[in-house]
Amino acid sequence: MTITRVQLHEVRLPLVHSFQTSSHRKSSLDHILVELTDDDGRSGWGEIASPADPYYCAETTDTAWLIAQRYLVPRVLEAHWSTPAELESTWGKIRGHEFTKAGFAGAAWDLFSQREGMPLAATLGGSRHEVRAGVSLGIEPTVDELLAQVAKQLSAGYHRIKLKIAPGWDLEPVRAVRSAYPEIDLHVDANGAYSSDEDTVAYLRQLDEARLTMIEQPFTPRDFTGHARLQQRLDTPVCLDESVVSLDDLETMIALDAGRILNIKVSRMGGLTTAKAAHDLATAHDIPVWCGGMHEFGVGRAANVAISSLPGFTLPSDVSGSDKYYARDVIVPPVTAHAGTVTVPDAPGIGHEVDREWVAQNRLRHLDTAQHD
Ligand code: OSB
Ligand code: MG
Repeated sequence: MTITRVQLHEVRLPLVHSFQTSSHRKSSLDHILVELTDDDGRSGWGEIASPADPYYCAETTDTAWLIAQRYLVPRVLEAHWSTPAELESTWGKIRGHEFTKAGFAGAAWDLFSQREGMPLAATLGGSRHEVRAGVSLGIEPTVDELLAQVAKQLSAGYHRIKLKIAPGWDLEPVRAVRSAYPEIDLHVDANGAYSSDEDTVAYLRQLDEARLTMIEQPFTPRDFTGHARLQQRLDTPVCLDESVVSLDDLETMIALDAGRILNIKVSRMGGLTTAKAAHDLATAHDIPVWCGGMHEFGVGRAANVAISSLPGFTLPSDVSGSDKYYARDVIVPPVTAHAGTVTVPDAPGIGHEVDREWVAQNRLRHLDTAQHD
């Protein structure tokens, strides 16, 4: 297969409810849609879901645009490939920039599965027809406002509640939610906001009493030994997110017992190929996985639903319906959840159409490069 045309469409969507993590607050997102057109005139779509600012990861929307334009687009237009992994090997020497690569890999997987006439989920080896979704709730101004959000999402039927925590917003909101809902699947995510000194480890041990399913990424991404020390002292499983951007990182996590659950974020791992390999490796070590989100628009969300259909994704994924985030999405129909469960589409590829007209009218930036330009 060859790619004859590559387009990047940068799109902004406002969030229906602004979102605050330990590092920053956001009320709209700018993601880049990658459209690869093949020699049969078919288009495959992927999404670069990098945050605009370098607080979750080193990439930003602007670095993604630069790396895509300068390094990925020319390689993709020259490649002859038959599987997504072959196309990805053309950018194998480029270090980092996982979110950018993931957008291109996603478009390659969409094209590949359309060619095979198969849904993306089945092409990846998924077998589930429905995936269970959980929600991730940001830091709210007050505990009462948080409790209102929890009530709303539980009544929508979501299967798990994840709370963002940070120093100063941890034991109190966790205790409040746990005492209001003694039985729900509850977990916390610190996005690396804590230091891994002894006092903090002792402090975080108090979270054990809340019977959380996991504590996600308490320490900075490279602090594998800190996470391992915490895991030794906690009953609650530690889950790694930001720390694991490659299979090597996953090997390190397993070797050091630095986490007992893995959040597989397709973008963070450089795309669906590595995400699937991480699923296989984790599953072989009896590590449960779930799919984390980056507030993806529909294209990335559909890929998250597809990967969540693999058998090792035994915990609810961050694949809530689009309407939890956005009043309108870039795909038709949008991803919808019913009673907290998303049906895996059975149409070929990602199984949704991109609303091209809306994208063309609303994009902030557009790059259009054809072969031999
Ligand atoms: O750590 O999972 C995270 C959003 C932005 C940055 C980091 C994270 C998140 C989320 C989003 O939790 C969850 C979702 O997309 O539903
Ligand atoms: Mg996380």
